[in-house]
Amino acid sequence: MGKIESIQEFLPDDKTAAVITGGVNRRYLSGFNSSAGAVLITKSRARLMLDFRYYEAALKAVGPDIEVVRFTRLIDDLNSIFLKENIKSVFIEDCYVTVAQLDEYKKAFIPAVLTEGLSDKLAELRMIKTPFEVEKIVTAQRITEKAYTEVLNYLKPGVTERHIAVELEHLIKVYGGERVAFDLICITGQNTSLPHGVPGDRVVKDGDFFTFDIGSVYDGYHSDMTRTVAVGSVSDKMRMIYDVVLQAHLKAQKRITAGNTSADVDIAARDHITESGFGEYFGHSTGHGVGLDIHEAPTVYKTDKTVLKDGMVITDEPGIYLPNEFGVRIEDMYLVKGETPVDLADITKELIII
Ligand SMILES: [Mn+2]
Repeated sequence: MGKIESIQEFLPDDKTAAVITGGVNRRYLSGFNSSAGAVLITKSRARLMLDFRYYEAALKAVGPDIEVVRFTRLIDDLNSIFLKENIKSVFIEDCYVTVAQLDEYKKAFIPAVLTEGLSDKLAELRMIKTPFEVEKIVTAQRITEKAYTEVLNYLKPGVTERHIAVELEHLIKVYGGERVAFDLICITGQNTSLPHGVPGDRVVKDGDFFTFDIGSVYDGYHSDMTRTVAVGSVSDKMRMIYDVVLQAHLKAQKRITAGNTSADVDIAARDHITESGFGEYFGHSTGHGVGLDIHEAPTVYKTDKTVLKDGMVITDEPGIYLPNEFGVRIEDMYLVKGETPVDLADITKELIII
C-alpha cells in the first residue's frame, strides 16, 4: 500500500480529512521539498497545497497520485474545500503543530480539529523505508565515507578538532552532500568522554583517541556513523574499553532481525557493557531510526517494544565514557532484512591507530 493510501485508510470516513503541515512529513508524502504548504488528504483525493513560489516546480516534480493546488490564503482555501466536500473533522499533526497554531486552527477551521493519531501514523509509516529511500541513505553514507577516509590523512598530532570538523564538512559538500546531517562531532583526548562534545581548539596529541560522529544529507535523507580511532598509540585500558564497545556493538547487531524488538537490540549491547563492569558509563540508548530526520522512530532502548520489520533502518551505537579520561563509541546504520542485518557502512570497525 502506498503512503497516501495508508493515510486514507487511517481516515475513518469520507467526512474526515488530514492536513499535514510539517515540512518533513509534507516532503515524505509528496516527494516535494518546500518551505511552506500543506498536504490535504481525504478518502478519495490527495492534494499538495503550495503558494506561487513553488507551484510551477511542483507541477513538474510531483507524481500522479497527488494533485498540485495553488493557494492564496491556505486556511481560507482549505475551508472552501472543506465546505464543498462536506468535511466535518480534520486531523492535524500533534507532534508538529505549535500551541499557537493549534489555537489558530481551532478558531479558523470550519471542521472540528482532531489531534490524536496522525503524527503516530506518519511516524509508523516512515519507519519502513522503500528501496528508493534506502538507496538515498546509502548514498549519504558513501559521501560521508569518502570524506572521512580523506580527512584521516589530516589527523596528526598538532591539528585541532575544529580543523578536522571544518575539513570534513567541506569534503562532504564537495562529494555531493547537500549538507551535514547534524553538527559534526569531531573530538579528541578527554573530550571523547562527552558523548555529544563540540569540536573546539583542543589539539590532537600522540596517544589520544579521536571520535568522529558524522553524517551527510542526500536528497533529504540522512546518514549517521561513529568511529573512534587512536592517534600514534593506545594504552592497554584504551584497547580494552574499545574491545568491550566493539563486542557490545556486534552483539546488538546480531539482534537486528525482523521479529525482534528495539528493546532486544538495546539489551544485547547494554548487558555486555554491564557484565564487563562499565554499565554506569553507558548512559544513552543504543540507537534510533534514521531517514528524512536524523533521529526518528524507533528509539532503540530497553523500554521500546517496537517490533523490527524489513525495511527499517536503525543505528547501533553503544559507547563507554570514562569522565576526565576518554570515551569510545562505534556506530553503524543497519537495514532490517529478515534474519540478516545489512550493515549500511563500509568502514572497518576494528581499532585503527593512525
Ligand atoms: Mn546516531
